[in-house]
Amino acid sequence: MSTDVMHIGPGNSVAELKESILGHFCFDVGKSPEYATLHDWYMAVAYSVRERMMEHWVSSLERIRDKHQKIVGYLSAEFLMGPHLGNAIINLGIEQQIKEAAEQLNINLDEILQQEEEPGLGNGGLGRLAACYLDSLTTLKVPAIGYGIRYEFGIFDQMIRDGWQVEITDKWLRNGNPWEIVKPELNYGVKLGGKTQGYTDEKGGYRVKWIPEYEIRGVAYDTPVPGYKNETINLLRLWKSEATESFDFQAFDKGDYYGAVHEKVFSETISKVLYPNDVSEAGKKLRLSQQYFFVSCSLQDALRILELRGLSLDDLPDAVTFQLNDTHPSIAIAELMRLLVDEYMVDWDKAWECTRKTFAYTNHTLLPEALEKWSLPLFAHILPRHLEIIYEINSRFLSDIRNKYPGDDDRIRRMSIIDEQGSKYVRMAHLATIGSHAVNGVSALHTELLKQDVLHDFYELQPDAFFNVTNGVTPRRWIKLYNPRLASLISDRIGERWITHLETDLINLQSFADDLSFQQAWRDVKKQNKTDLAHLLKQRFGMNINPDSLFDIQVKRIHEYKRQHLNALHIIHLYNRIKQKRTDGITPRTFIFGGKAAPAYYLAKLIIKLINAIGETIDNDPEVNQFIRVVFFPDFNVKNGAHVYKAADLSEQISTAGKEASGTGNMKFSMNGALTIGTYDGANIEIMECVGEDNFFLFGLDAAEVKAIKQNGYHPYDVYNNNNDLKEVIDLIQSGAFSKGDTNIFKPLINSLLGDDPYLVLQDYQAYVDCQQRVSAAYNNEQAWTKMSILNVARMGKFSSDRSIRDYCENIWHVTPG
Ligand code: 4GP
Repeated sequence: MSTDVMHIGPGNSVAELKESILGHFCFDVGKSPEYATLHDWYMAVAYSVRERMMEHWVSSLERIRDKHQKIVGYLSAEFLMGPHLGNAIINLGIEQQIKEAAEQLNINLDEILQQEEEPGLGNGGLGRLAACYLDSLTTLKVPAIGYGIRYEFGIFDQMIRDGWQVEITDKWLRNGNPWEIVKPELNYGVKLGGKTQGYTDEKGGYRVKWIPEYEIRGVAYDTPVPGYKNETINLLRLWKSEATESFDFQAFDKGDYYGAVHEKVFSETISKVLYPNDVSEAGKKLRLSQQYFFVSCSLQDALRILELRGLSLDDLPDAVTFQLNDTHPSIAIAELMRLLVDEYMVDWDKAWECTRKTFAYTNHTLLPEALEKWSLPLFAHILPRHLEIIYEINSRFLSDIRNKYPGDDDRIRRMSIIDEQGSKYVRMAHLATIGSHAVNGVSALHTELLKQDVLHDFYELQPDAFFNVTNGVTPRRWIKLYNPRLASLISDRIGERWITHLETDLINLQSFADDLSFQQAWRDVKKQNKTDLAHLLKQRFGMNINPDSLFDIQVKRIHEYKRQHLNALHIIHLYNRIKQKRTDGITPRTFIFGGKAAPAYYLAKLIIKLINAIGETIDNDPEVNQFIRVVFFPDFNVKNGAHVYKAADLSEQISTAGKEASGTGNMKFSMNGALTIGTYDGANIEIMECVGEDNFFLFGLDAAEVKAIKQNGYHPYDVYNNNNDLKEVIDLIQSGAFSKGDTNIFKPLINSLLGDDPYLVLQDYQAYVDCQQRVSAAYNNEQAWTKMSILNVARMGKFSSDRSIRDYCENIWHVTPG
């Protein structure tokens, strides 16, 4: 069957592509090309490219049916895939042909690519990581399904008005989505609410059934994920919630028109919107329902695949491995237990063994506020049966702990899945850890801190279950697609294998680091990328920046721990020096920021306002803006990231040590030739180890010092008082110098810094300013800087997501890449 299908696959010649695009115009867009909009062309090109994936899709599905291959089920509430078209074109290896076909059709491929609305189904790091991992899984031919939610509205679009962030609903589906294929036949019922009831089964055993308050359905929407030039496709399978019955005729007959559609409205709410990661109490009920919804559909789907392969439940751990992308999907542990024990009547111990073997858990954050906890009443209200199951898991687990550590009640309290304090909570990280055979952090330091701190007791109990898998990013999207000039310069020298063998091949660039003509070509690429970004900012926002200045860039979510305000303080330090005519050693710089603040995170939004306020003041001050400029690039997302990473000279990775689990932006920058100014945090440490200390600007406290300083009592007001320069900088903000005389607006931020400064911004200030001075000096030596930039790229091979996926395969999933 699959070989027959191969024969009908469309060809990839320019003529065939052209014909296919025109065909889709007629048959799918339904217009004649004369009346086409750019978006119509985009749809036609997208359908043509998707068509070319379909033949591989069908043969790849065969692999999923192959009972000898283990499938990775990547469970993630977020997938930040980025635009599909450009990626599909390079992964299929048809960029030349498509370019030519577009030219012959008189359409501009770059403009077409710009038409794609990005599916923003994630908040930031963890969702983007999931997308890089799907790319690598497919490129390495590991059969995988990314399971998540098809949110109707993704992460909000950000606009900046009067310097403030304004959130706009992301209507990414409004013009249709040519990449997804709905599978109405793949739909599963998901129960919610209600109560449980005990009964006696035929064999006289005590069993429990769940009598839900209502039931909704999840329908599969599949998006093909192409591997790099390997004719392999994996699936991103997202669930959309629907009503079981969409129309209540009884209510309608009674004249209750609202009631007749009520169930439909309610059911569809579940997959309506992606939660920003600062959820309010009001949103929590829906958030837990979302998590349960997608996990339940995904597990039912996996059991269906098991059956399709002719395997039994005993085979589950060998047939599928589920990776929990943070705690969001961790309710899957209780759900698999429920399915096995209540629905398939499997004995508890056997079910537990199977569950633990099937799951593995990745932690992505140490921030206490981000570790999910659900209050017991809320949990019981939505998932009454799961709460009982969790109690049972907990009681068995704690009895083991009691046996192992007799009399250690404190340990019991610390390790319990139930947090007994206050209104009592279910600790999802504990459920995830106890129910998984492997737990991993995402950088060496982060894993160490997990072991020492957040999950210390669990580590002591089972040290062999803890692993580190340092994050990585895909070089296909982040170098080849988004930095084509650099990619072809690299390929010219070392061939093309680096695209799939980053770890072994990129290092070959090293031998060109001192080659002056190569250095010149390297600088030319950077200069062109910077000029492109300058044009784009001018065109879109009327901003004026100088491509000859040092591009100093910080793009990432806005958060106090990431310390965009430390960056801002340094800018004000320069401003102050310029105003005082102390301009010696100031290298012209453009400071570029981008990132979204969670809508309810007031201080983060105030930091955005501060950055814009500084930018505006400098724009209006020719004395200052001949040296420095500050711009805030609105709506930072994957699509905008495409223009940013490749144009950076300096990458800002300045989180408080111990707070950034890994970071992946740090990798994207460095791989594209930026040097890093960074703290000893997350993956920065490993990046520095790889690129060499001499090619990295390190500053500030390390994680142990941060801990010590906090334990010994930290007094930011003293730091401020004892450092004249810092005092002047803070006083300038307070004086209203950047807020047209308004001395109130930034008070909450200043009060936080002078009051308790939880992220040690003031403590690290001087070290940061000094380090920035070293950056300026280094930048003035063009050749030395270029050499450092080349060495950065050459030595970044480790940070390919292919390496990360190989680590998962070997240590956690026990899967052999194809
Ligand atoms: C992020 C971490 O903050 C970041 O350091 C890491 O690189 C990324 O996950 C991927 O591992 N965490 C989240 C989150 O996105 O929502 O906790």
